[in-house]
Amino acid sequence: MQPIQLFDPASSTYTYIIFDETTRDAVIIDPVDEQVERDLALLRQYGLKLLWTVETHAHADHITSAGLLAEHTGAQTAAPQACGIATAALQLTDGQLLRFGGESMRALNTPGHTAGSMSFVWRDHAFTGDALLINGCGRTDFQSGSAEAMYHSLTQVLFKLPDATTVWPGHDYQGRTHSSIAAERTGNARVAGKTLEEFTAIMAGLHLPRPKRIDEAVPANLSSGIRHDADSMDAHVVRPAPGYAGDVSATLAHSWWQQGEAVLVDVRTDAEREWVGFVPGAVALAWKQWPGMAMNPGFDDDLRAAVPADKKVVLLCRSGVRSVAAAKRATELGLEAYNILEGFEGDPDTNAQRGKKGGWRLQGLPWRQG
Ligand SMILES: N[C@@H](CCC(=O)N[C@@H](CS)C(=O)NCC(=O)O)C(=O)O
Ligand SMILES: [Fe+2]
Repeated sequence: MQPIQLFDPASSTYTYIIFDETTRDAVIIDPVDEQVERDLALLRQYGLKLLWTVETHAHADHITSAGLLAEHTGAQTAAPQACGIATAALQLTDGQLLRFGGESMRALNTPGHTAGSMSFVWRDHAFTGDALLINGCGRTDFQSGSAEAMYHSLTQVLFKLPDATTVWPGHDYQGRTHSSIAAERTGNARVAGKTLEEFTAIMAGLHLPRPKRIDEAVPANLSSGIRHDADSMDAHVVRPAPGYAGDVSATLAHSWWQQGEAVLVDVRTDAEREWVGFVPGAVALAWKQWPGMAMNPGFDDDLRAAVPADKKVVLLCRSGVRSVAAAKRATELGLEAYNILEGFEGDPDTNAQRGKKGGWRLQGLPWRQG
């Protein structure tokens, strides 16, 4: 049985539907919001019961219909854990099986296009998202992308799948529909026969234009594409503050960081991170100043080294006090510095009273136990 392949011409995105032929339980991969009516009609036409909507990553070029499909069909949303899509009911990890009827689909970590990107293997089909494309691969120049990680995902993960596996990419910009692992392993122009150095040079030389909808798409995709109401709109606004560029919600800070616009600096102590939890990928740079103490030794130099001149810095502490002090210092050093409101842990009492969830961890953004 073949997957159903659907195409969104505006973003050249492929969406896939696979299902158990007996039970009619179905999975949809990378659905696009503009196509939700088409997809609902197709599910009805085939008599399918949608169990799961699955994302390969938090897309930068279109908005997912995962949230809408979940509302309309009762499907559950699933997304790679490391993508920080807090609204996804199932946070997928490497090797995890997603079951539908008697079928199952396996999640594989294939970072590179984004740090959280995954591919999915069902029978002898691989849905490679924006990791492996036909005669190409996803770009690695924004949203926590990494050419090194991409090279590893292509050569050590995807090219290790059986040769006959059919490759179903997340996009194709030239009308091609599918390929095979053998064809890509031996013929892919960006990676076949290339060393890591050659590959990273190719990726660094692409100079692709920024996706037109990135500013709108990434924040929306971090909440399964459900458009923000007036209240949650708040969460995406910068509140100006004296002495530094402003206060931002954890969600906005996270989306800037994902898009490669900001460096995330965690100013908590090593001990706090050990006890409470790490944010993977954040720069750890403790803010140790208190009244009467000499200027934090090493902080200025370490901060300058961590933040390129063309990027913002977003500062995280436990509750949002030290990060304000650090944001003021960063501003004195000439950086565009923002404090992350309510820090890593937020304030559960205040948040409960306001009926809101604030703080990095309370908003379900990525972190792990020390
Ligand atoms: N031009 C498109 C963006 C195209 C783009 O950047 N696509 C990404 C996938 S989200 C990519 O990895 N492209 C790889 C390539 O073009 O080689 C837009 O404005 O939305
Ligand atoms: Fe993408």
